[in-house]
Amino acid sequence: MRRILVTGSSGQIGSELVLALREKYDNDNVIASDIRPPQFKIQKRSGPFIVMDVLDKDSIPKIFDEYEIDTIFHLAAILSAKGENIPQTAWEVNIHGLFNILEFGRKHDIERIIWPSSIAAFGPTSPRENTPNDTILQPNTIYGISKVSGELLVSYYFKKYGLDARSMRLPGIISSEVLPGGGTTDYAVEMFYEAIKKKFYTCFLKGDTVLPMMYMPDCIRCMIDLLEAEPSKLKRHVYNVTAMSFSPGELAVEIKKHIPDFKIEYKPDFRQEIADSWPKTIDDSLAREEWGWNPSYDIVSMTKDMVFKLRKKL
Ligand code: AKB
Repeated sequence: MRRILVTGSSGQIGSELVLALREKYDNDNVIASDIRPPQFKIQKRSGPFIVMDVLDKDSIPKIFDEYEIDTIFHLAAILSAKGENIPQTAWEVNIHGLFNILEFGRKHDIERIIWPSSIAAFGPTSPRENTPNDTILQPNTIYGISKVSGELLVSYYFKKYGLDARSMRLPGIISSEVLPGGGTTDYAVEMFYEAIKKKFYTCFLKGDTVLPMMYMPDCIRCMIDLLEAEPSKLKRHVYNVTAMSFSPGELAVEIKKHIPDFKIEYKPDFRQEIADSWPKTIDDSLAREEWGWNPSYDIVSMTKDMVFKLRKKL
């Protein structure tokens, strides 16, 4: 049975990942950690939570001594839009945080580390349609630059120290439980909340801005499947993954099928430039071939489930 540490456990992905991991590996074997308290009461009650700052490299070994962890999901990060407002802090958290975790992993023989990269690793010079796994990576956001550097670091730690760190380039993640924060793809989740609460949404991207997306249940499965993939099957450390691609206009049409009087307006801000530098569609065939990645949700089934869950919640 694995003993897993999750950093950034109070964020959008961490909040749901911790619960899924506890179901699979038992409550006491999954240690949630963040600088913020858990947003889910059920997460707090179901297993250990510790306050930990990934920049405080002395606190990480103490956790090892207490919990004897062998696996880490390192999720603590500052996302693309917030990163542009505080680039120095974004670099510090995203790169020094990852570096501290990799160093800790190397020194304590951690068996496996999962660290999400992002479609933000691509930039304006990458192909925008069906973007391949191995292509030009010249992002122009600090978040993207930290993701490319992180991908290189992860591969370096494997080559130099044999540390088994694995990564997937996540697209925008849509979820109904905990709000995302500071991302460019956050508009999609916001649109659902506003459609249900006010039947009106002002979108910060243009209506025809197509971006790759994934629904949370697929994201959780993606992370756990990559964790458990046989090392002999993997020919690389970083994989493209995607589930669907759509624009705000297309999502609004889909939401209107459930909320007919929903209305949307578009007021693009600085996040438009970030979105314009990212791929529209992603080629994730290597993840499918090497470790069986296969998402379940498309825009139709995801929208239906989101509207159902948010109507219940709100
Ligand atoms: C963001 O929008 O910054 C993130 C991402 C695509 O990595 N959701």
